[in-house]
Amino acid sequence: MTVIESTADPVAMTEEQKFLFDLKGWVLLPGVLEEGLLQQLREHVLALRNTPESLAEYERYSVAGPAQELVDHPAITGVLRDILAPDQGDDAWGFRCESSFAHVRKLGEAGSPPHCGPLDGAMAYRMINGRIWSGLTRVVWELNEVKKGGGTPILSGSHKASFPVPERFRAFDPSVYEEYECPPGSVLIFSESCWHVGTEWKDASQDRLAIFNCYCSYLAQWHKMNLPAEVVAAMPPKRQTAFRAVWGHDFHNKQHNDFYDEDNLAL
Ligand SMILES: O=C(O)CCC(=O)C(=O)O
Repeated sequence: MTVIESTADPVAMTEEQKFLFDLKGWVLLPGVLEEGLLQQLREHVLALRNTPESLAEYERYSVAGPAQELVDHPAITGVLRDILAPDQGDDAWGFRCESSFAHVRKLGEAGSPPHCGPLDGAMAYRMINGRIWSGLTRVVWELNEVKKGGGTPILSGSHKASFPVPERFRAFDPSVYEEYECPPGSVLIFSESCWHVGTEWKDASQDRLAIFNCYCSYLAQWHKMNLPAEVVAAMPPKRQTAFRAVWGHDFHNKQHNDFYDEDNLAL
């Protein structure tokens, strides 16, 4: 089993990105993946779809094989620190990855119809003491170019709308859902509290190849991931902490939740 390390340091979120994330509920970081990794990711996503038996069982996941590098890729960890939770000491992330899937979207195929995640409760988007809290955050890695209208357009600002979203905008309307375009290897980070939609793919020259990861803080959970421990065992120690169980402090053992082991694997 080869453990794959990321080498670069996290890229800190800029003030401009914080402003845009709070305003719109999303940011797009164009072309952040290196070509070598990008090619391996495309092959992995295609193998997951077409020939899963060619992969070892513990690699048949969109957080496994080369895709494990995306879990804490330096392009996103600086952002997740600012919109979810800071690191817990030197060796543990403050965020957890708690859902992941890959898509090969072909001409004429669409993803999810318009919907949004939590609008109230622990995971609803809010600002607390000048910090963004994007309780449930989706990170979409676009492995091929996305042209306007493809991808996952977002109803910008709907993560903190004061009025209910009118019925008319609960269907895709390009005049209000903000579309994006980006080169291969870009990443879209958005609050699941925004309305968003997986539009019909209209690019005949290539499929949409994308990996969708979802993050919470180490203190909250929305999705039940059911990830086998063998998948996490193939990761370096700090990356493993992105799959730890959800709790803050254990008084009995005088232990803060800043570690991963097989007994501390999320549900
Ligand atoms: O299929 C898509 O592009 C959108 C996926 C989605 O709805 C989500 O990430 O919550």
